[in-house]
Amino acid sequence: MWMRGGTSKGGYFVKEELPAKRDDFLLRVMGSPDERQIDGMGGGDPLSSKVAVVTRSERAGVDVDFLFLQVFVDQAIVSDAQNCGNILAGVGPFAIERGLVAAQDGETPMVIHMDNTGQLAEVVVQTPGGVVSYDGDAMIDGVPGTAAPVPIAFRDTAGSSCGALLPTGQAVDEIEGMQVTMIDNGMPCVLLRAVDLGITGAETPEDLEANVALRARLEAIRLACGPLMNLGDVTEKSVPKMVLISAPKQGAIATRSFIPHRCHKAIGVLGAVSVATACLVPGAVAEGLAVVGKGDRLTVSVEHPTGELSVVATLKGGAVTQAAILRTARKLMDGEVFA
Ligand code: NQM
Repeated sequence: MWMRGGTSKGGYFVKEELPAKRDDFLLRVMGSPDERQIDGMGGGDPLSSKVAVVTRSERAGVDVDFLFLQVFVDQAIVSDAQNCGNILAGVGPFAIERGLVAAQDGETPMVIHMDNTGQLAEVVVQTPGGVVSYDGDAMIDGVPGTAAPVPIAFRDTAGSSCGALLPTGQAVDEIEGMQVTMIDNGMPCVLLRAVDLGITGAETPEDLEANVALRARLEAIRLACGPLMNLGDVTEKSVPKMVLISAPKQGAIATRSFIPHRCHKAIGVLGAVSVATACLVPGAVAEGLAVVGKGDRLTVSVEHPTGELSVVATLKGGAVTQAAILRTARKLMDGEVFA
């Protein structure tokens, strides 16, 4: 089944139906490696070259297990090194459509195990009359129109891939002469102040991608940060993400994120959760730029090139213990794909 999940889209497969040579199959399905993915289903963009592998869970209290795979566009790489909160938004509807989870009349709550990081997400799927409904009034920036809401709550995502929220133990480090914050609250991210890179942070993704010197600098910093974040050699990995931050217009912080080679037209979900969390960490590079309130439940609006993504953070003793966001999803096509 092909679905849009949040601001991404991709192929959703039942695990047991995938062939043994899974990665070869997925590369053929997407048409990788090829910048245009002309011989496959991928859209020539990392955000439309994604795969969800879903199966019934055998874990107590968990409905389905979800493995996210990033199929690289221009390299023959299929990576499970990161999670994806956008593709996650389609997993609940897909699981019901495939009969992996029984729908209730009205709403169907579901617990999803995210295999990439070993953590849980709680989602709610709209199921009036026991059937998945994709229509609704929910709007998310980066997607035209409205659709049925898919609220998602993440718990205990700190250190999902890096072992600790701040993998170096510090809120700020100096790497290649730049102050950075390395953080992982569901997605390993390196935050840098745009102004320190000689840009404003309000540039378009196209302008930033055309800035060859900037991209080379970011990649050098990323490769240096990888081992320090317990991610090893990240040359062929899609993490950490590089997030340029600047003062917000109306929200809490403005962002431009490299994921890691292309500049995101919006921002990843767990990327936004990690950025929102960094805004609440004393001494991080966001300090002085981020506009956040005080309390045990805060809405942190993360601005991105096509709008904003609100993260509702629950804090205990100053630490973020839960993050909730709103996504939508839509079934695009159900059929047979040829490899
Ligand atoms: O951070 C893009 C996306 C993502 C990942 C990326 C995501 C997340 O927009 O949870 O959603 O950062 O590669 O789908």
